[in-house]
Amino acid sequence: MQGLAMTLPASLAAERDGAVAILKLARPLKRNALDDETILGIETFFTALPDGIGAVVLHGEGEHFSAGLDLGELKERDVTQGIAHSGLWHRVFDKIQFGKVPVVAVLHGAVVGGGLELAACAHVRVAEHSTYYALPEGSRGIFVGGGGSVRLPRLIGVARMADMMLTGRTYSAEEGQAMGLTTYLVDVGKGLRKGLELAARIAENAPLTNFAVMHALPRIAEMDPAGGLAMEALMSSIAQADGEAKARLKAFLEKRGPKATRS
Ligand code: 1HE
Repeated sequence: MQGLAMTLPASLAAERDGAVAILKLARPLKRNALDDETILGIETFFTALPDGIGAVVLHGEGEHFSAGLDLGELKERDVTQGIAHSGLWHRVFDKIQFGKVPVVAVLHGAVVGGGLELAACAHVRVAEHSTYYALPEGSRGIFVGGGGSVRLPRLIGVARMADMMLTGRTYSAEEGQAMGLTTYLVDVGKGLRKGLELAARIAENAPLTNFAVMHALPRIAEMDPAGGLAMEALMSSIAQADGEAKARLKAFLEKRGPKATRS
């Protein structure tokens, strides 16, 4: 592991393992609650990612991934400031979802409120069995503000999200896995290792493939079918024309490339 040359607040820690950058929410005494300084630090991290980084792992220190919005900061805001604050989260979280490289989120313990909104920005999610999901905004008299109403229904559906907010229902790690919120479920203490393994694999992909999965795929999925197919044809021909694709196809045809085997 090496350090990363960037200035982050004490609530975050960053390091590098080869082509993988690791961002840790490091405010365990406050259950990794997300204050403005931390949100701006996340923006700094994703903006300052150096060349040579091909994927990011995001995880949390302590017993919980994140308790969401720092409620201590909330009580001071009026309506106008609230809109600006939500806009700040939207800007920063867009930088995660539509940034330079794919992000693997490793979840454990509470993944609640804004913590779940943050996890929803990642491209791959790994949960340890200790993970649980909640949207306590309902009981606090507020609403999601970090893109949750846009991203979460696409992952779990409007009905489940409404239920979580209206009734305080929580979902377990196993339920989250079954409903597609995560695509990997691992034993307690094994999440980071799994996340690093996945991120290292992602970092080996051709950069244009990762770009297409991050930027083209979710937009195509939202388009009308005819527009989507046209966009897919364009993206696919751009990727194919790249030297990286040609080299990889040649390697396979010369029996040097990896096969698609059962994992
Ligand atoms: C906090 C926060 C927080 C803990 N903001 N300080 N999120 C919530 O409504 C969830 C609120 N938190 C909890 O329900 C619990 O803290 C947990 C289930 C996550 C963890 O419980 P536990 O027993 O391990 O910890 P704790 O004793 O509750 O908290 C430890 C400390 O962290 C304590 O501070 P201390 O100074 O008394 O030690 C807590 O006050 C502090 N803490 N969570 C501030 N969230 C952009 S819109 C997004 C909208 C939302 O995210 S709303 C959901 C907010």
